[in-house]
Amino acid sequence: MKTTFILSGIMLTCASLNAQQTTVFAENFNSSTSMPSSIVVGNYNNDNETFQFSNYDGVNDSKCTKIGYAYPSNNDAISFYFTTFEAGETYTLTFSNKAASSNYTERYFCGFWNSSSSSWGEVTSNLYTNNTNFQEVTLTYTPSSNHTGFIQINNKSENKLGWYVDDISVKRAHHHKFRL
Ligand SMILES: [Ca+2]
Ligand SMILES: [Ca+2]
Repeated sequence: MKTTFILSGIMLTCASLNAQQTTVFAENFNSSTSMPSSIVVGNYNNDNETFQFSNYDGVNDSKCTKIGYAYPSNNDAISFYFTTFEAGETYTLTFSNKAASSNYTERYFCGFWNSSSSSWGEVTSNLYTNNTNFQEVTLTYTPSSNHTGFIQINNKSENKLGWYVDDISVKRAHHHKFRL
């Protein structure tokens, strides 16, 4: 009887682990004095404007990253969480963003890049905001095969004022099968 009770306890523990989400990446910029090393900046149109570190403008006036005005357009990205994505696991990207002015609608997208196939594993369509209050964006991805890659947030605004990103996190949901 005693053995039965112990086994029941183990099985309950495994069931709760199966549903658990673990934070595998988090960057709120607040402990940095320049762009943190967790963030790789890509200035794809090679102009004078790209993502920078900001000491303010973030959530609750905290530190964040921002991209300013560029003409005719921004084509810039921040990349992070360089890793091996595992088949069957569910990855959830969350970040907050806001526009510099309600008069200028910013365009952006985000996605999970598959370096093994040089293609998006999951990517949003173009997203738009002219909200000057931070809004949360969430994107989930469950790879069908193991692959290396990273996550990217890309600003594609044309002739707009500025855009702010803060409180980036990635959670991973475990679907491992436990054997007793
Ligand atoms: Ca640029
Ligand atoms: Ca912050």
